[in-house]
Order: sequence, then structure tokens, then C-alpha cells
Amino acid sequence: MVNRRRFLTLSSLAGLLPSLSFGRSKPTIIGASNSLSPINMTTASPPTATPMIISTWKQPKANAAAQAILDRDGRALDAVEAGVRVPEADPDDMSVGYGGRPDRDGHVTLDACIMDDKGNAGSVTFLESIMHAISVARAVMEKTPHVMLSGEGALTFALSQGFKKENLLTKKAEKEWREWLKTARYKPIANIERHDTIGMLAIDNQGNISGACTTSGMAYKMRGRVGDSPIIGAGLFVDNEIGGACATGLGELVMRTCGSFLVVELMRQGRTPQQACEEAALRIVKKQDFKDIQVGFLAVNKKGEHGAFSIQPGFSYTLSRNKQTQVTDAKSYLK
Ligand code: SD4
Repeated sequence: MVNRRRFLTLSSLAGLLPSLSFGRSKPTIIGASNSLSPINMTTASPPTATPMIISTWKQPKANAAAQAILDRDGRALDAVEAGVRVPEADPDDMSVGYGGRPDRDGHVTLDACIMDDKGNAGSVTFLESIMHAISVARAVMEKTPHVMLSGEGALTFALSQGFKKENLLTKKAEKEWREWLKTARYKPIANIERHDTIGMLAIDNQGNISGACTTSGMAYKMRGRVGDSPIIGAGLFVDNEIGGACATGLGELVMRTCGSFLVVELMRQGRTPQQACEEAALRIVKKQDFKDIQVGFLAVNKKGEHGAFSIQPGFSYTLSRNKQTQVTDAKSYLK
């Protein structure tokens, strides 16, 4: 709900603003100044007490695993790792971990990253044969001098840390892939990844924020393709002074705009999480061909306010706080 003071401020400024519509026509984008843009007029979530967890798509089980950590007064970092491990192990989640759809050559390749409240980050890209890519990313963060390990090097490192090698291609995913081979047309479909690829942000009892993001990437991608999910600043960014953000959808669009970093920086400039997500999505709309392509952003700030916005309708998110978990459809640019 827009509170009264805020509503009055906005209505008094509204006459000064150029008109903008969230229909199919191109919007007026106001630059990254502190000026009020029309997107400020959407509903902002009320500040709430921490702790909280927010994740992309419909992820109540993942949130519950994260919540269990927070309930024991655990760190947000441990919560997000535990949370996203749930879909990583779930063969029915076909965009992450075990059971993920393969690349066009039939290999399941994983991307993941994690960021803690101290600005540390770890990431793996193009990782094969290890179910919990997020835990490998965390090991990269905590046990190496690096931020990112890729492919064979990431696998070798994972094995050295005791991770087990296993076949991630399930019968179901293999069957779909063989079907796809008949036409072999790479055409990502908006929201096809729903309930799957997971970005998660959590705030713990101490008010500290961490985030995690893990995926098997776009189905039937070229071999070696890496998306936004393991890229710090694209698929995920956390600055414990300000907030955190994560992205889902077609990673190429997110990477070209440093999406999650942009959302956090907009919050630093004073935007609410909702405004920041909207402005980052509009940046993509303005500069890139987004027809039929989905990108969704989630954000939280230090106050526990959250935001969610996508280009296409159909993006949902799961929010847990005050012992309640709710799946909500995000607002979108296209209706
Ligand atoms: C990628 N962003 O690899 C991921 C895919 C995704 O929901 O989020 N799908 O581009």
C-alpha cells in the first residue's frame, strides 16, 4: 500500500512527470538520477521485521529449508545454501541441478553463485556431474583465492573437496532432449523454466543479507554456454549495506545490463526494491529485443522491503516471513 504521505508526495509531483504506460508501447525511461520516475508510483512492500526469505518462482520447499536455518538463529548464508540445494536435488525441477535439461549435446551443465554479507563471492560455471553446484560455489568462495571456477577445473576442485560425481541426466530429461533433437530449434520460451531455476535472498536475525543462485541454464544451449546465474552482478548481487537482488529468465539479457548489480545500485540511490526491479527491467526493454523473452528480478533492502518485476507476465516468487510463506505473481511490463 502506498502510504498517505508518500501518495501526496507522488501526486504533487505527478503533474511534473512525462506520461508513461506499462502497456506494449515503449516507456519513457528516466535516467539513473534521484528524480522520481513514474515507476515510483507502484506499490512498495511495507517494511517488515527480519528474518525473511525470498526466492524466484514457486519454491516453498526451498524456502522451508532456508527457514529452518534462520529459525535456529543461523546465518543467511547457510540459509540460502540449504534452500537452493532443495531444487538442485529434485529431479522434477528441470532447470537446476539433478534432472536439469541438458545442452544440445545432451550434457547437463550447471552454473551457480553465492554471496555473503561481507561481500565475499563464489561461483562455478559449466560444471558437470556434481549435483550441488551451489555448495561447490561456496567452497570456491571459502577455500580458494578465487571467485569463479569453470568446467573441468571446477569439477576437479569439487572432487578434491569430497563432492561425488554422478549422472545428472534423468530419463525424463533425456527423453525430452531426444524429442527436441528432431527439430533442434533453439528458441527459449518465456516462463518454460518456471518453478525451476532458483535465485534466493535471505535476511537473518542479525539483519545480514546473503544470496544464492543456481541453474542448469537454458535448455539445449550451445555447449559451453554460460548464463547470468553464476555471474556476480548479473544473476545475483548482494551488498549488505543496501540489499540484494537476483534474476531469472534469459541470461543474455541480464548479463548485458549487469541486472542484479543495477538493481542494488538503484536501491543505493534511493529506489525501493520494487522501483529498482522495475527500472532494471525497463532498461532491458528499452535497449534490447525482448519480444517473447522473459526476465524477472527480485530484490530486498536492509529494511526487509522486497520487490519483484518481470518483462512478461507469468513470473512468480515465494516469500517467507513471520512464519508464513506465500507465492505471488510479480507485476510485469507486458500484461
Ligand atoms: C540462464 N537465467 O541460464 C538462467 C536461466 C533461468 O529461469 O533463469 N531460467 O540464462
